[in-house]
Amino acid sequence: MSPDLAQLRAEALAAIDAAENLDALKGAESQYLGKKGALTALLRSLGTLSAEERPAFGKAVNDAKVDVTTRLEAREEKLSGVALADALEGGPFDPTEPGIPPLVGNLHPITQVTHELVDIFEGMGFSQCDGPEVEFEWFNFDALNIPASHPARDTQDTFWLDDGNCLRTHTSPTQLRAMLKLGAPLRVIVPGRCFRNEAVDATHEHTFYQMEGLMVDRDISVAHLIYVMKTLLREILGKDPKIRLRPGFFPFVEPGFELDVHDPFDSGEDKWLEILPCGMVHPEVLRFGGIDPEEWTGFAFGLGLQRLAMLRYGITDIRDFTGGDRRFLRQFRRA
Ligand code: FA5
Repeated sequence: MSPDLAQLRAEALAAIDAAENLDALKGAESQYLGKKGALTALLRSLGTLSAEERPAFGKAVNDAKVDVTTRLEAREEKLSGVALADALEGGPFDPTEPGIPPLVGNLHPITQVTHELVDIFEGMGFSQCDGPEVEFEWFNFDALNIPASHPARDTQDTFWLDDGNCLRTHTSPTQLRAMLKLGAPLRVIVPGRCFRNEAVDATHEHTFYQMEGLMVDRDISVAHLIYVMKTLLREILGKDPKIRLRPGFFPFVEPGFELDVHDPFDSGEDKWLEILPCGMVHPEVLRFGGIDPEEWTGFAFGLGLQRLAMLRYGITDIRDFTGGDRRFLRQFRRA
């Protein structure tokens, strides 16, 4: 290699290495390999050489060109990576910077409340059961002591299906399914989705969640019902609840109650809040469930899960639960 060519090659490689960005690299490329570049000019000058000199010099220039091109490509790859990282990071790439945390989801507040309730009841020996959302009329109404002519059917506007079945209007039909399957004694809870053909407003949804509870054993009385309800509320509220039972009418319990709690979330107001309907299982319902009411008694309750979550978190519109607004849902993220 002639001294001129060797020097030109070294200069070109040094210029490439010194290029700090893609623009500078382009400049170096055109300086040496462009139409009017120094290496290109040397290649062009081959024609002026004698036939003996030409092959060796041509090979030397070509080798130098390959070296420069290879170095150029490597540098371009490196600088492109830096440019991409700069673009992504909005500044020079710092590999020691902590990464961008991934967007982690969280359980829906109703799911969280359900898990909590299931934990509390499992601690009291209840097991969790499930039932179908499309229910037979018999389970949803008749076996719960609500025959077709009964006015109580009107209070639960029902989505009827063409085949005569319905979307369950409450989780109570699972009381019957549990009794028929498990027999007495039993302790079950049934969290699940219910449906009513109701006008939707801030406190009513057409699709909502309840949790049914049923305990059947010997000599079960209202005292057991109160004990279990108070234990539940103590766990949820984190304090000893002041409760009262008012008469409530449901054909499948006798007596039936509305259970109210006094100022459950410490607002300082002297007011009672209706929390859950409950009562002693009607003997007729036990009979439908294949259980002898002379030998066994029981209590049942039906907790509205959205209503409970609304009270607990101060949510004023039930539609927020299904609105899909991530800002609402992300408030329930737990560390
Ligand atoms: C019942 O559904 C009875 N099955 C409860 C029951 C079970 C009583 C066992 C006695 C023994 P009710 O229709 O009141 O009762 O509904 C119970 C709870 O479900 C209500 O307190 C409320 O919290 C919730 N709920 C009822 N309708 C809706 C609705 N449209 N939107 C949201 N929550 C509702």
